[in-house]
Amino acid sequence: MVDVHAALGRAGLRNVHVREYVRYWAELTGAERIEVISTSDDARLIGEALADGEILPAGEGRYYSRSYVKDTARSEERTIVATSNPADKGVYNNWRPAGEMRPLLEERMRGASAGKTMYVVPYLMAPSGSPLERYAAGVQLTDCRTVALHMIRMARVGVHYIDNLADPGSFVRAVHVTGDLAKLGQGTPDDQRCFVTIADERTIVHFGSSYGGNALLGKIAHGLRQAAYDGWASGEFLAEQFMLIGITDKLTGKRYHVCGGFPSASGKTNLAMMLPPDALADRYRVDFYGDDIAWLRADPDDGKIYAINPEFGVFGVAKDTSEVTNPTALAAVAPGTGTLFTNVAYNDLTHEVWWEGRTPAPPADLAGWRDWTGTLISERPTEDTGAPWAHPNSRFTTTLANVPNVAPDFDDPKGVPIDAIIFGGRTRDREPLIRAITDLAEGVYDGLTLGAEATFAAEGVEGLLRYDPMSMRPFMAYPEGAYAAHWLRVIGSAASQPIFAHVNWFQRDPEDGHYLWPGYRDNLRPLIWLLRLKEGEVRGRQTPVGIIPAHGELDLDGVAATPEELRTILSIDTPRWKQEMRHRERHLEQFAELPEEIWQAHRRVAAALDDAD
Ligand code: SPV
Ligand code: MN
Repeated sequence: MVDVHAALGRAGLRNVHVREYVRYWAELTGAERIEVISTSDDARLIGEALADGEILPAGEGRYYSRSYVKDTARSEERTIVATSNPADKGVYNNWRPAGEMRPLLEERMRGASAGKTMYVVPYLMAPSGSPLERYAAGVQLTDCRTVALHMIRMARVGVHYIDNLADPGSFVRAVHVTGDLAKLGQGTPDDQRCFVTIADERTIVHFGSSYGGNALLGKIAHGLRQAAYDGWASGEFLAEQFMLIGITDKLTGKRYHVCGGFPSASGKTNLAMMLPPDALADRYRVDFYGDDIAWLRADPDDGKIYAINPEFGVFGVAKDTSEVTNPTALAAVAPGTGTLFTNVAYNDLTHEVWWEGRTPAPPADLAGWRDWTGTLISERPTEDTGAPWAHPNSRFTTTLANVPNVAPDFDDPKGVPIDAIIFGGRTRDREPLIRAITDLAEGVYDGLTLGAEATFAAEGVEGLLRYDPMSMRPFMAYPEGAYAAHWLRVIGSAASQPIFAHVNWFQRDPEDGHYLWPGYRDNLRPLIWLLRLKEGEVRGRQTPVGIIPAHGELDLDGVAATPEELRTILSIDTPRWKQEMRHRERHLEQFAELPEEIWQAHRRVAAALDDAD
C-alpha cells in the first residue's frame, strides 16, 4: 500500500479531509504511487510525457496526443446525475439513486489503477477571492498524466487552493479512473463506461475514458453539473454553458458584457473570441472572458447580475478554426503557448498539425502526415481516402491568458456586470438575425425553447428542432421546472435586469442554401444594436416574438448582404412560428412543475402570433 501520508506531506498538503479522501481512493483503485500536482510541475510532467511517448512535440512549446480510437468525445448516455432524493429526477439529467451508483462505480474502479500513478490535482474553478469560491474548490484524482496536463491548462491548480479553505471539508471530490480502454465495449450494450456526479455528496466518479468532459472533471462535471446543482441548492447562483465577452464603445467609453448559450456546433467559441469587423474596429473593442462556462449571481451591493468564467483555459474544437473563422484562437495556440492538441492530424517529420478547415485544402506534400488514428495518410486504404485527417471533435487546449484579446480583468474575483443574455441556435429558417426580449419570463422561456436543427435528417421530423434548454441539455443537474424557477428567482432578484435576445447566424436561402448573413466578426453588429436598444438609443420594431432591428438601425457599413437577404433575416415568418409554437408546447409539457410565469409567456407569444394574422 502506497504511503499516502508521506506523499501528501512532501507536497505540503495538510488538509486532513483531503488526506482521508486520497487515502480511500488510493486504496480502492490500487494506485502504486501518489503525486500531488501544481501548475509549477507542468514542465517536468511535459518532459516525462514526451519521454514516455505519451505526447509528441508539435513545434516550439506545443504538444500533440492521440486518444484511444473509441474514446473521442463525451458520452451523454453514459453520464448520470445521482442523488439520494428521487424528486431530483428531471427529463434530461439521467437521474439515478446515489445508493446504486456509488457501489457500481467502486466495483469498476477497484484495483483499476494498479501499477499506475495517481495524480492529485487540487484546483479552483473560479478566480481566487470570488464570492463563489466556496463552490469552486475541488481535488481531482486521476491515473492519467495527460489529464493532469489538461487540468493545469483548464483550471487554477495548486496545493494552496485547497489547503486554506474556510471549511476544510468543503471541496468537490472528483475521481477519475481511466480503465482498460481497449476492453470497455464503448458503444455496445455491454458498455462499461460510467460518468456519475453524485451531486448531493459533491462527489464525481468517472470511469472509462481519458478524453474531454469525461476526464477533465473540473470542467463540465464540476464547472457545470455540480455547480448548477450547488447554485440551485444554495439558491445563490446559476452555472451555465455560456460564453462571456466584453464590448467597449471607445467613443463613449462605455463598457458592456454579454453572455449566452449556444448548442454544440453553433459557433460559441468563434463568437467568444471574435474581433470587430474592420469597419467598426475604430469604435469598438471586443474582449474575451470565456468560451464555455459562466457562473451568474446577483450582487446585493449594486443589484446587478455578475458573471465569472470559472475556467482557466479553452478546450476548443479544432475543426474549422482558421484565420477567417477565428484568428484569435490560432494566435492562442501559436508556438510557445504550451498548447496541447488532441486527435488532429500530425506530421512525424515536421511536427506540424493540421485539421479540416485550417486551410482550404490539406497539405499537398503528404510526407510524414498521419491522420488522427496514427495511420500514414499516404498508406490509407483507398476506401478511406475521403475520410477526415482530424477527428471532427479534435481539440486544442490552451490557457485563457494566451488569447490575444483576453480581457484585462478576466481574473477579477468579482466578475463582470452582465448587460445582455443571448441564446442562439442553428436554424435555417424561422429565427431572425436577432430578436430582443425585455421581459424576464419571456427571456427564460426563450432559453428553455432553444433548439438547433437535428444534425442528421433521420433524427428528426421536418421542421422540428432538437431542443436544448439554455444549451444545458447534456449538463442538466436538476429538474427543468425547478431550473426555470431558479432562473426567475436569481435574475429576478437583481434590481438592474439584463436584456435578453435570441440570435441566429445561420439562416439560409431556401433555394440554393447559401447563408444569408456573413457571420463571424459581423455578429458584433446585432449585439451592438441590442446594447443600443437597452440604452434607449434605438427603438426597434415590436413583433409577436420580440423586438427586431427597424430599417436603418443595424450598422451595416461594409456588409456584403443584399437588401433581399437582409429583409429575410430581419423579418418574422408567422406561419412557421405558429407551427413552432405547437412543437414548443409539447417540449415544455415534459417538464414537471414548470412555473406558471413560463406558461404565461408561452401563451402571450402564441396569442400575439394569432393576432398578427
Ligand atoms: C462540450 O462538449 O460542450 C465541451 C467539451 O465543452 S467537453 O469538455 O468534452 O464536454
Ligand atoms: Mn461546452
